[in-house]
Amino acid sequence: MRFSEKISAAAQTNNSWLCVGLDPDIGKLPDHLKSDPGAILKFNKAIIDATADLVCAYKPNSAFYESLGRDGWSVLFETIKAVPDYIPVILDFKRGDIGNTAAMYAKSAYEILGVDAVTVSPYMGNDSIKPFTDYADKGVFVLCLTSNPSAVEIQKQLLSKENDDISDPSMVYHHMAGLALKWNRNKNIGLVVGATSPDELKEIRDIIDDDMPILIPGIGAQGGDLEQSIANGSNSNGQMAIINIARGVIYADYSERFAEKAREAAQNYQQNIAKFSGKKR
Ligand code: OMP
Repeated sequence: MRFSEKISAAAQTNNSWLCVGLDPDIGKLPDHLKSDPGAILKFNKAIIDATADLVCAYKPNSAFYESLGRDGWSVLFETIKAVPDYIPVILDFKRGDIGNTAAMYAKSAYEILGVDAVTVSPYMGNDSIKPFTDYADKGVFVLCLTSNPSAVEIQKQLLSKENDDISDPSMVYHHMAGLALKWNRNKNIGLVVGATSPDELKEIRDIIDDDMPILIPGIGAQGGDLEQSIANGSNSNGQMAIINIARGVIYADYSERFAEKAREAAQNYQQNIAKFSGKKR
């Protein structure tokens, strides 16, 4: 099954475009788990069990596993295995490198870890992305306009109009959205656009195909607005705006009731996403 079909099916089954970010930080785990050697995996499994009927996807960010040292890879592997089969896993690792190296990254994500999609950085151009898009059944989320304050330093810079490859208006992120359309020969590319730039999110949605998904981080801890993100980021059917929330769900509570509270937070987001997507339709 292609990634776009898998995420659409999960979104329909769970009536949800919420993607829960699995970014576990040992310092933020509930006290009763902190001293347990298997704490991170137990935490992740409890979050997955508590929220699996409320999401369209999970997104573990590789940094939180790499930073665990030699056990990190196996915790990531077990976390991915704990996600029910019908729910896609998007591995956030923002890779981007020369072709033969990119091919190894793609192999490690898609074949070894077995994830359904990844995030990639487009700075090195299409030959660094193609090894990922060549896996036609897998998804590839290309950074277009990120949620961090310094995104303005590169992604919001104006491009020269002398470059005949670009259309007007021509900020770097417009150009990126146009390139994504061009690179999308296997119809498996999505974009990452932060909720912290709602107007630009609308501009990008207007450039790309209606069925191209946009992964939207930046709601909750980073201050982005949910209703605006859905209004501006979803397609004409109120779909394909994948709302990613990590800290706003997984750290809803620090007591022994953390999973129950994470469920409440996820349910609240899921219901609001459904309400706001319904308004758009
Ligand atoms: P919270 O701010 O805790 O919801 O986490 C956001 C997650 O989305 C983290 O894993 C970030 O690395 C990721 N992210 C952004 O926050 N901003 C971006 O522009 C892109 C991403 C991403 O690619 O997912």
